[in-house]
Amino acid sequence: MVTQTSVLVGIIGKTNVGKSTLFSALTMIPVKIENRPFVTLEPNVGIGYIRQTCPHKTLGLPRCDARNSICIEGNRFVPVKIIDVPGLVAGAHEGRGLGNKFLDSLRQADVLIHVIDASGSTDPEGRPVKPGSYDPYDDVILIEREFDLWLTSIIKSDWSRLSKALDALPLSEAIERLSQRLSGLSIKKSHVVRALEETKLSGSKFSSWRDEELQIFVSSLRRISKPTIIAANKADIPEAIDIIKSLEKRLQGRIMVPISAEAELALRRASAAGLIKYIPGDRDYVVIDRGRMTPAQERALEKIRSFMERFGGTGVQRIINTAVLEALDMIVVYPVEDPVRMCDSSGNILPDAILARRGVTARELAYMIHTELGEGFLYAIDAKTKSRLGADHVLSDGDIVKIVSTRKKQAR
Ligand SMILES: Nc1nc2c(ncn2[C@@H]2O[C@H](COP(=O)(O)OP(=O)(O)O)[C@@H](O)[C@H]2O)c(=O)[nH]1
Ligand SMILES: [Mg+2]
Repeated sequence: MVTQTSVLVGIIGKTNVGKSTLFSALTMIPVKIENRPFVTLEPNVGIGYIRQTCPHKTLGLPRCDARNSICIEGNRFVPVKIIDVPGLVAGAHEGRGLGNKFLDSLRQADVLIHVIDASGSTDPEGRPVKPGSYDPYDDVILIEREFDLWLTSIIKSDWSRLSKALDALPLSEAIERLSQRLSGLSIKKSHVVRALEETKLSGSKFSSWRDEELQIFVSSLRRISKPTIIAANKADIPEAIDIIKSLEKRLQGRIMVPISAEAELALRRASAAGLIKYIPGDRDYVVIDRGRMTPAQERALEKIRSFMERFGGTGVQRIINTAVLEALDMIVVYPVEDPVRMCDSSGNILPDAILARRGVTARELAYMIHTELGEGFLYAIDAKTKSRLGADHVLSDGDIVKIVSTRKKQAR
């Protein structure tokens, strides 16, 4: 079995917007849900899934034997790690609320889902208020600013010394050094290069940057290294409709998905209890055991159905798919041993699904599976077309690939 390279998705937002509900829905791990600030005292980490059509279905194969992922009726669910971060408040970078503690838990995140209460029923401090009485636009701006200030404070702590050291190096080595310094924040060399380009700061001496330049650079680095999409939660509350419309106008260029975390959680629970048939991400559900439902349950599910009709589902599967496949720009590829039967050496059909960044080459995939497989790389075979692929061939989403390598026999 090929293990997944772990992608870490961070769920952020102020208190009471529905982060823990979303986390529970995505991971189906019941966590404490209460209408009070700071219930989530320790960051929660769980496993959620990206949904894709399984190639066994596309190819008309009777079945597959998913191993590192799950196949439910022709839908492949590929795991990612999810972290639920306690409510972020203004002033967190200075230690307000739970302060730096939870910002620290975001260091390793690759992409962020910023949950807002799109019904406008949560005030800036996370207290419940009348729906429609608070404009969540401010939260979007505030939280990202908080993140920038925190990141700036980390970089600033040794900037005067570091910047002088960077100036003494040729640019490429300086970039390398700066990336190393930031690697604990899951910031990579390519991110630093792009941020320097975007801010047009690469020509100037690092030590000449004032606070202003440093902040512009950090802000750009944050957007590049931790892309953030917005989950407009509580979209099931009627007041949310107008607020979402108005947010769409003001947040042009940003990715926002209306969701109802509560509806998704109810569906997953009803499905686990055998009351309905619902596969996460479906646009609708089917009642299978009406007899075991209370009238209240039936009414609640009917309400969810009318919401789903309006939005094409609950949006929860869409938000995690969008975060990983769009915002992080990743694809799913399927390595196999036998390109004719599309199976591994034990005969398992399409056992592994691997998340890789878009643009990944055949040789890079080999390295992701096993270093030796990469080192001895000869060529790859596209199992669908049976054509040979060279080392630098760029793979596409849904590709099924056999790697031919000199080192494979030695590895066994
Ligand atoms: N109507 C509605 N309420 C929700 C939704 N998601 C969460 N809530 C409610 O919002 C409150 C706060 O949820 P919680 O997940 O604890 O928020 P957190 O503090 O951000 O983790 C709870 O009362 C939830 O039941 C949703 O999609 N729709
Ligand atoms: Mg919570």
